Amino acid sequence: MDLNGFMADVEARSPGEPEFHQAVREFAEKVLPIANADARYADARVLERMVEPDRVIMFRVVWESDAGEIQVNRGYRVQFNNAIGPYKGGLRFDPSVNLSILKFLGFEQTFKNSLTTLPMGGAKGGSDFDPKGRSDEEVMRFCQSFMTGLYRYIGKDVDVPAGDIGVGAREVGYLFGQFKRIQNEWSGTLTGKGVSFGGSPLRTEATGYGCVYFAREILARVDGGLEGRTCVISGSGNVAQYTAEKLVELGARVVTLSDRQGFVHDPEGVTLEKVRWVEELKTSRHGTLEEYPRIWGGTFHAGAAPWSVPCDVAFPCATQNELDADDARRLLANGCRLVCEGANMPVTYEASKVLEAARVAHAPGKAANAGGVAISGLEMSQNAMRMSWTREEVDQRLRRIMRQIHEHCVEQGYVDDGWVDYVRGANVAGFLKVAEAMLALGIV
Ligand code: NDP
Ligand code: 2IT
Repeated sequence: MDLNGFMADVEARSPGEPEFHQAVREFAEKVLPIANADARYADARVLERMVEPDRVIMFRVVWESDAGEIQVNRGYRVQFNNAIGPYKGGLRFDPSVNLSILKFLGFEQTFKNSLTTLPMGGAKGGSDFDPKGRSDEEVMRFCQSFMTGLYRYIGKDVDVPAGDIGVGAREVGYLFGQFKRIQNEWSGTLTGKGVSFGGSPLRTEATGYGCVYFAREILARVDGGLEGRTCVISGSGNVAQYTAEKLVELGARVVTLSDRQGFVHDPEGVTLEKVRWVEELKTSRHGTLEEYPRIWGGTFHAGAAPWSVPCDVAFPCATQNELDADDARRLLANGCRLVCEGANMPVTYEASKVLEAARVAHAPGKAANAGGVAISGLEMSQNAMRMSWTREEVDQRLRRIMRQIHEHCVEQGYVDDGWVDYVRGANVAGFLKVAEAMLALGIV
């Protein structure tokens, strides 16, 4: 089976899904040599089965705005693969949400979850609902209606949703409240819950912290630590905030953050106090970073991304395809030595080829941002045991998991002493675990 033939089939079966095609191509390119070399995989058509979701659920979500107007949105859950554990993955509320985006996210989630070493399958869901500018009451009514459409398809041993873009602690609280009300059941069916009602310590911080731990492992292998490194971050939501916080704690210099309006350049460096302010701005006031320079100095660049700012390490932490080939060339020209993905598929296919050709370390999201879902997995364990671990215990487990993911990536992605292909490492390691489970489970 060759890549072009395989991709032609995938594209013909799922027309008009460019993000899904991109995610499958990036994966298949690295994995096909392994899948072709082992007759067990080829004969059982493991790769062809992996790119077909187990099922896709779509439903109407109707709710009433504060003004009394009836609103119609669409809800989705893509249950991609449950070979190694119950379906697991976040929910995204954003006007851009469509089937292509959720299929790419569910597909990648399957391999990310397998890399964590915890027993979780892959899924993703969400809605084209835009929480921006909506009151708390509107968000609550939307979440309740969304859950009324979703509840029959999920459960602690079936499918466990969590947050993603536009879905944070507030939304998970409303979703969990409605699930509990309808099912008359308190169970760990959602993760990312508040710590007061069964959430795990450190789940909020886990994706960002884990991403920084992963970057630290990479740098430790080649040329020292994070201390003193200049870091450029995109986004200013959950992942970006805690990536920035951990970097500052470890002595790195964070000089940018961004949102949909543009990016802020703070040459003096973001401090913990500034990160707290950004957190409050984004989670309580739902404001924009345009306010930042008035209070903290630096400059705001409307409508632009931060990749032209010179750095040692770039952390794209906003959304898919936010860093293109020109951006990658700019980063390289300015001496960037590592691109570490906090977001899912933030680097375009062409940009990832630019990084590969330059043999620059490129940590793909399915490895680098796996800390979030890993702590979701630990939240499921704690809920099942009816107990909770301390912040320190969870942090230790997070560090260990990120270190193990790094080891597996090096094992499968080692090229020579000068370069590890982390994209290959993560994809091949993820593939092998899911493929072995699928073979063992027979033709299903
Ligand atoms: P949030 O909603 O908390 O934050 C998203 C941030 O990205 C915001 O600053 C937002 O800007 C910005 N953003 C979103 N869309 C765009 C866009 N089209 N153009 C420019 N900026 C944009 O989401 P998260 O931080 O949770 O998620 C960020 C990324 O990390 C996503 O790719 C997600 O899939 C991934 N991820 C999240 C995990 C988690 O645990 N939350 C785990 C693993 C990966 P604004 O502030 O203006 O809205
Ligand atoms: O992309 C992701 O890994 C997430 N949004 C987190 C999923 C989860 O179940 O915690």
